[in-house]
Amino acid sequence: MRIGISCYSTFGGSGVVATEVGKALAARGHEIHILSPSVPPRLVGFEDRINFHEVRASPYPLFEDSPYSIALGSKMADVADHYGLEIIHAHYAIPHAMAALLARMALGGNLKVVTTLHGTDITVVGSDPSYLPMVKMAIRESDGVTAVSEYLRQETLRIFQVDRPIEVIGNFVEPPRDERPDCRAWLAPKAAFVLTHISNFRPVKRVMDVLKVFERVRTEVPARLVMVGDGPDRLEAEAYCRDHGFAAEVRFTGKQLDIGTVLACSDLFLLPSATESFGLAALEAMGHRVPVIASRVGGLPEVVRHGVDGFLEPMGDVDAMAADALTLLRDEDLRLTMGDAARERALGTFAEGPIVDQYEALYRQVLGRS
Ligand code: GMT
Repeated sequence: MRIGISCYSTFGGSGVVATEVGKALAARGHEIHILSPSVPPRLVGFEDRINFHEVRASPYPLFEDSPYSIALGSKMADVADHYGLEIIHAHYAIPHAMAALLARMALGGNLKVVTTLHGTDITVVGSDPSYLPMVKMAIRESDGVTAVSEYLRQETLRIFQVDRPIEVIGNFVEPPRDERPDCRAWLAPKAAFVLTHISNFRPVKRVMDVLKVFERVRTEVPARLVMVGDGPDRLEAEAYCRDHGFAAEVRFTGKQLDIGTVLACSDLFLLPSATESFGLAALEAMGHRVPVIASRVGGLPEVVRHGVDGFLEPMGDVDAMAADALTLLRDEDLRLTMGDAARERALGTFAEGPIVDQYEALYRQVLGRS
């Protein structure tokens, strides 16, 4: 198949999923065209059958803002026409699925559109209902729609009241590489435990809760916290560590491509988000045998089994999360058992192969080839 993939080129989960699906499909012999404002971080190196198309919104003299959605639709139509694309897989309803529907119109209906909902479409509409008609239209008019968790599927049906099938296809991980530099020596001198958080530091990630959990843990056991990523709440988080006298125990790494190296030497992963439609970062930690402590919100209970791969607590309950962390750090057997269970679940239920099979089957179905 010849497939276009439209995504944001950020470190966020949707860009990761879109790029990894594209790479896996290319490895299976499909021709892939990724359309994005810049090269997605996971698209490193030259890969056979993967083509990248930069989408640039040229300034439009009359308007204050450059119309990105129109530029994306134009680029999709041009690439689809030139390379004979059969499908555009849009990651997000707005603007990607909207643009794909425009491209389909421009080409006289000769292009299938598959849309994957990652959650932000839903939360954006939750905070700004003015987008609702467009997101609803994109969901209704796509040839295939997927959601990354059952939670998100239910929320989509509830909020948009659409009467159409939505298939749940979760995020996935690959088995981690075994040979990794041992960063424990420089992350946690003096045999301290390593707690890790990875996110884009948006308010929804509740990074201050991560610090409050760590603040409680560090008074009981020797520990270090690694904060991977960057975003709006980083300054406040750094200031909190300084003001509370534990800045030397927290390492803010900024955005990192090689999160595997950090996870390989982590003892615990913290994800106390306000909501999370899936929680790819938690799954990546689990793939590295790292138990997860997270909030019991959104799709996280579909990923992390409370008491098996880690612990789930009510959102904002930093005391309970800190107590869980101490239980795990003080009990090596429990930590290792949970780590093993987490890895088995991540690489079993959320293995790349079967998940990519599901996308492939959906493409065949919308093309009428199944
Ligand atoms: O979490 C973010 O802020 C990034 C966002 C994205 O679109 O990249 O992540 C969303 O999609 C991921 C991939 O499907 C999910 O694993 C994340 O849970 C989801 N984030 C939220 O729902 C907050």
